[in-house]
Amino acid sequence: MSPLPVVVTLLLLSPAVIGLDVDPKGYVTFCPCMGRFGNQMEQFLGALSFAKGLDRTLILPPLVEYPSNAPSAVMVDFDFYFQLAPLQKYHKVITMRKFLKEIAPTVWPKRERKVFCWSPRESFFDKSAAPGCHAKEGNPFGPFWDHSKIDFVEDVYIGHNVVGGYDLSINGSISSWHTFYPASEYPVLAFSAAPALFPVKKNDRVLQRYLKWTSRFTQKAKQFITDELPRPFIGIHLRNNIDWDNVCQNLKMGPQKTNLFASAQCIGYFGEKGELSFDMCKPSEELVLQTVEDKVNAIGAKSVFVASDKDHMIPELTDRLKSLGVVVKRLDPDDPHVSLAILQRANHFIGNCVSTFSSFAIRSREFATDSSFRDSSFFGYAPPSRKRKIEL
Ligand code: GFB
Repeated sequence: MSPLPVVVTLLLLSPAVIGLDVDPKGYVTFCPCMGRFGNQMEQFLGALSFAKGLDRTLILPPLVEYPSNAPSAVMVDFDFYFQLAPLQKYHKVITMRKFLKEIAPTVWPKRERKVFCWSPRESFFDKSAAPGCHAKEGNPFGPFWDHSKIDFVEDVYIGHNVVGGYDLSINGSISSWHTFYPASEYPVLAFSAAPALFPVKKNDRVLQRYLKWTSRFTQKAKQFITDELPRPFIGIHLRNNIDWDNVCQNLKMGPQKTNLFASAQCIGYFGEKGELSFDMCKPSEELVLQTVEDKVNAIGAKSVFVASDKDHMIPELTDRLKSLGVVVKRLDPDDPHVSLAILQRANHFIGNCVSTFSSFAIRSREFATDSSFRDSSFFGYAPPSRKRKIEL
């Protein structure tokens, strides 16, 4: 076959010809490689804001799961969890799967796939390898890109080029990204880690309102509430698996102003709303029981829903609340995402200041369309205004 028909065929198959909208402003994608669901969602909101700031389409990465029975990370399509339409109200998004099938063959061919990282680093496994991004080294990095059959031909180090890094609110940041990485030359900015700060920036928390569960989660949550949780009900999150002991360990020495994971949601980003205490990170059994009992009395709750990664304290809570005629329920078998969808619909939610799993629930309530689900509090923490009232 002469080369001409090949060119003609390629042209005919190009996205513009087959009616797909290619974004001339370019694309952004990344590996949500840090932490589990809560951590990934904190950074997702920052990445969404970053893509919006650069006016590039965000390629929605699969989320990274760590099932206990799997030898390495497992990828789950973003749109398995969340609806696309609400996100599209905020900004241009496309799933990784759709992008690779329909846009990448012409816009991001295999020979042009570059990966972006902050600066070169040594390989963890091959000391003779030259410093680089090593974007596919280790778990979940390798499995994440392999899942989408993506390999990179070149590393790009952004560290010294762009003003303000991923924080586009810094003066001159957006223009420096456009100057150094124009879409004409770099149609896809594929980052080895999220182009976002951790935890989520204060101004990006509001983007939570565009994250709406797909019906597979919403329906299960609604059904469980109808069947098992007479209203008003309180939802609580008990983060008490053994990995959490290490997180809270340092707080045994005394309260601190320094933030830990999601604690800015309680003490503020600069400790302006208090100090972080051990009780806020790992509330004692008595603190949990007393806090829940007080809230049950305050709102006249008829039931309590418990989400936990380990000990749901069902016997203890049931015993404590039995004289009030309150039922205490959990999901069995457990499901973290359905749990979050239930917590989102509780009449009141009591969360853990430090946990990003809790912070997901807190944000989804704070920015809920239905204002009756906005009331939340935390174990071991009273906001300054309430504390003052109690002291007076
Ligand atoms: O979501 P996540 O980043 O929150 O990670 P933290 C905790 C994971 O534990 C969740 C499970 O994604 C769930 O898989 N989990 C936590 C739960 N709470 C519940 C629950 O109520 N029900 C169910 N079914 N599962 C941080 C990590 O966790 O913990 C950090 O993200 C680090 O990377 C640290 O590992 C120790 O912020 O709570």
